[in-house]
Amino acid sequence: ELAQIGVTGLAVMGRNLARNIARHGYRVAVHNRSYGRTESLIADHGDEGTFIASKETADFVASIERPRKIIVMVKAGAATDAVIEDLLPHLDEGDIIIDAGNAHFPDTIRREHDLAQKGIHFVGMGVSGGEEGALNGPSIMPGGAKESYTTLGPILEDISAKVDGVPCATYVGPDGAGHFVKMVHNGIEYADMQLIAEAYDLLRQGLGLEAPAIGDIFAQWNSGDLESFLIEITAEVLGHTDAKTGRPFVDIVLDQAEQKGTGRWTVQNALDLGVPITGIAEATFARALSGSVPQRVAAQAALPANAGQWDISDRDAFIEDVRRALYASKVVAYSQGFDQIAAASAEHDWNIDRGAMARIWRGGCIIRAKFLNRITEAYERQPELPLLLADEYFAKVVGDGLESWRRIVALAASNGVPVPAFSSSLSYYDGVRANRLPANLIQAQRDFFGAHTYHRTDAPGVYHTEWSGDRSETQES
Ligand code: NBP
Repeated sequence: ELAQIGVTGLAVMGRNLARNIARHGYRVAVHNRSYGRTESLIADHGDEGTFIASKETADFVASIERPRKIIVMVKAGAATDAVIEDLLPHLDEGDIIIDAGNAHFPDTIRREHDLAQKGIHFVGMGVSGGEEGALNGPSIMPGGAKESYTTLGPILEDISAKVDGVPCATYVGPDGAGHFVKMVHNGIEYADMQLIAEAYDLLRQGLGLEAPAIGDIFAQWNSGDLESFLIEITAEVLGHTDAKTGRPFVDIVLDQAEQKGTGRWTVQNALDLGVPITGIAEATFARALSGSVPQRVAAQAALPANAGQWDISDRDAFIEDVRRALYASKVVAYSQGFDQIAAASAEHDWNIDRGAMARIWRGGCIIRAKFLNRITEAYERQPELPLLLADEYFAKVVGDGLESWRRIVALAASNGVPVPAFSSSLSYYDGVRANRLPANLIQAQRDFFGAHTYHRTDAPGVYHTEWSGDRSETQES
């Protein structure tokens, strides 16, 4: 009997995805460039379901029923193009190639357009949840031609994570939409992690608490509005003791954060679109700052703090302030990420349903969180919601936490604790809600040095002032 679906690329992610599919009762064809990985999958897990292993690409393709569905799970970039080239001569019109790697979405747009010319459907599919998710149920964000989802969708929904019985997989939109949404997911993940790290730092410096005590606070927070995978693992990590030294594990970890690039892609794209995603950008830059060793060494030697001393009389009130500041900043980061999705969706005609994205992020992925239900509800109330932050629910919870948020950012500033994500989120909040911003002055300056023109508040039209002449105003045609 032919396989119902194939997986090529059997490193940790592909292997686990193939096992997940087989465990759900599907016949899975498996293939890898070097046959060793295929053999070891069959040797270690061949009894978990029906695997059809092939050494050669031609045999692999021939072992799958038509229209063929072939998941490619290899290193993103040149490897993906190499695998597509390798598959192509063996494929027929209507076959579907699914790229489940972490491709950059412009590559996905290019591949989809090239393959569409050849009658092959190309599905760029974001998969989140790491090794664990791939095996036990990831969050799945497939893009590409909608018709490919008719045959592919049921399998993806089967193998995805479920929350309240609802699959964490849905069709996202044409060509690069799936990989785009996965990219923004990762950007939001950067912001979430940075915000948690800032909260940890405030509790550490403000209250002088040791890591395990802070872990207990996070564990408590995990039973409220903040309930999420990242808060849960933070509590666990903070409670962990280093076996070598007997000290809290986080205390012996070097404070230089690394990155693989999805945060950078998200920020680069936001700059192209002109969408302020300050939370994600600050989180990405905070990682860069932590790794700027020569600058940090120079600064530590030269720069005074001139900061106040922490003196917190009401410990519980401070903890609650930090919690509320964290939640409010988190809402801002998500609101900004969803703005970016909306802008890209409009730019590329993707027609992405933002509420559905929040729904499929509730399980399986790294940013899975209870509060994503609230986001889905907000977009159900108003599908074209212009600003998530301004939704009635979020406006209320953020408003309720506003005093706490302002206190925390002010305290951090006066005591010399860096909170780039907390403070930039608060500035964004105040900026976006401001009745009048100082952008009037920017426009006047631009007109002064570059004759860039301006609009008036009291009349329509485009104006320029003769700054180097008699300062008379002319209306441009
Ligand atoms: P890797 O990213 O380490 O890639 C290894 C696989 O790529 C192997 O199967 C390897 O074959 C194959 N490969 C390479 Br490298 N060059 C190739 C080529 N020119 N032709 C054919 N095959 C080639 O694997 P991974 O860590 O399992 O990740 C797979 C994908 O999933 C990546 O795109 C990654 O970014 C993504 N990922 C996602 C998550 C997540 O949470 N969603 C986590 C980790 C990874 P070989 O065995 O013959 O060398």
